[in-house]
Amino acid sequence: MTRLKETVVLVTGASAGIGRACAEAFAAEGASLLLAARRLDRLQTLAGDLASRFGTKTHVFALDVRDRAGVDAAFEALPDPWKTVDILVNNAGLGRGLDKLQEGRVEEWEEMIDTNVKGLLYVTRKVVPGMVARGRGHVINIGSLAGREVYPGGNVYCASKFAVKALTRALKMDLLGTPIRVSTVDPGMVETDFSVVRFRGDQEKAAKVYQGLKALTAEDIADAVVWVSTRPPHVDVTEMVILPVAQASATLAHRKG
Ligand code: NDP
Ligand code: 8X3
Repeated sequence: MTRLKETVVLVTGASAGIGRACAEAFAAEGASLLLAARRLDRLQTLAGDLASRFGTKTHVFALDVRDRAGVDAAFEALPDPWKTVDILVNNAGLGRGLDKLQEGRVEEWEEMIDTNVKGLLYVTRKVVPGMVARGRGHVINIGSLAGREVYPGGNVYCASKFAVKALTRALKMDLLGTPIRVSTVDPGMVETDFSVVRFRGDQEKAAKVYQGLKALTAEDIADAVVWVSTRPPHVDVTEMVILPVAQASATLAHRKG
């Protein structure tokens, strides 16, 4: 399908997981892609793959969303045809640890808040004024079930995703009167590198998160993101929660075996 031909989509955190799957799903719809993450080599490989599979036009750039000056410089340096972002997918994010707050690591709190909240703000601030000026655009944040329910040890990660929900609702209000759409897509358990990152590289511990149940895939979320972005222009799917069938809440999952 080519529903998104002539559409420029920026995906942050496109080097893995949900962001990467979004890049593929938007490429399959004929979109042109701006792909950003810290691991530039992965983005380059992905761009080559999408060019050969879908003929996708892609511009990749290294971006650490926590680095405000770096975000400013990266956007200033974009070649002209890539300055007009139509769809922004604010996906870059992470959880670190599941420690009790009173035992938490302050540097990990900062990493989560700087990435999930401040990074999302920095990128949004660079992109949205152009959308308003052109009268066209859609901001899609990847929130989380963790932005709707707190769970033990989720403290700062949950707070960061509650902030994403608040910012989604706030941006929706601030853009009222413009044609710009604002959405949050909030998944429950998705099997990606998320838990490997959360448990600081402990693969065994990460695998246990998804043991005995069929978790969502990154592609499931990408499918929803593309769906949200392809509704008629007057329709704004503001909030979407997606859980595996085997998950009923942040703390309630049904596991076999
Ligand atoms: P992955 O770890 O697989 O991917 C995370 C992506 O974010 C990577 O591409 C990484 O790229 C990028 N990223 C992390 N930090 C930065 C940074 N400072 N600057 C730029 N990019 C960064 O995890 P997921 O795909 O699962 O996570 C994507 C989003 O989905 C996150 O916001 C997460 O909170 C959310 N989410 C995940 C769920 C899950 O169960 N997996 C459920 C609900 C929400 P690189 O390292 O190359 O910079
Ligand atoms: C990531 C999923 O359940 O660990 O947002 O909060 S969860």
